[in-house]
Amino acid sequence: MSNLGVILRLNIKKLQDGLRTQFLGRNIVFSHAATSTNDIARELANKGADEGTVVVSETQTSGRGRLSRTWMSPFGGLWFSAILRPRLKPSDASKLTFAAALAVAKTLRGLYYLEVSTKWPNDVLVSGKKTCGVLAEMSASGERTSYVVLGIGVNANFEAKALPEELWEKATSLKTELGRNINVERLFNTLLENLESIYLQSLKRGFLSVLEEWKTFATFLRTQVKVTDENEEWIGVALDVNVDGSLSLELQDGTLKRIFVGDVSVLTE
Ligand code: BT5
Repeated sequence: MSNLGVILRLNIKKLQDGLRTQFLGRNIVFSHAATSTNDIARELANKGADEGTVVVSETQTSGRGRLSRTWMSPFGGLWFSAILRPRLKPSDASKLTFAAALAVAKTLRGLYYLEVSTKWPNDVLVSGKKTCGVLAEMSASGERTSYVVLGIGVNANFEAKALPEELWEKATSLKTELGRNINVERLFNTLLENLESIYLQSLKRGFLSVLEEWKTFATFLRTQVKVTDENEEWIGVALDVNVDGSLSLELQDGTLKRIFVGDVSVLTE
């Protein structure tokens, strides 16, 4: 087993004492090799786990992205999922993706002074390359959200080259960008504190206040982008992200298009 795994495990145990949160991470469920922390968190949430329960794993054997895509989760990364029980309409629950991405962006900038940006809908980039992805999944009954599982993956203490070659152009890690290992415990701790405070802000003051702050990191806005979904592809200027979480694109013929699901790549001339 890698040393990093051992360090992460020990630190996570110690971490709970020093964590300055009200509820997030008060209960931490640790695993060496989960299938997916989102799956474990959903099982726990279905059994009634408290809001704030966090599942952390040193590696994931079936880490997932959106649309069942594979999320590479080697040792050294920070892979975790938080159970939240917000009083939100089910249609609003996915907006917590922006809260999580903002928390990661603020944390990475604050701790490491890196060039951090957010990219619609769920990416956090360092020097223009994906370093973190967020996967929000929810369960609802009728018009009530019973829980949201917020899965966050940060490429921390492994070299970007540990990822498959096809990702090298668009993905990086903190270790590669900083040229050193980071203190994963501190990252986790600070990230949970920021996430809790942004989550509470979003419930108290509304999603718009979170979105406005998220946009301050969104350097892809007002640039030429390509947006793809499973069937189509559009090229245009990314104008704005709306309060419903959709992306407004000005297409090359001047028409406006609202996109609800997709992937953005920034086009460089
Ligand atoms: C995401 O999906 O970016 C969401 C990733 C969420 C991961 C966390 S880890 C804890 C929790 N447990 C889980 O099982 N998931 C969550 P999406 O936007 O669909 O991006 C997926 C795409 O990113 C893949 O198709 C690859 O192209 C790329 N990718 C895969 N692994 C990556 C990595 N480690 N770093 C950067 N890019 C990656």
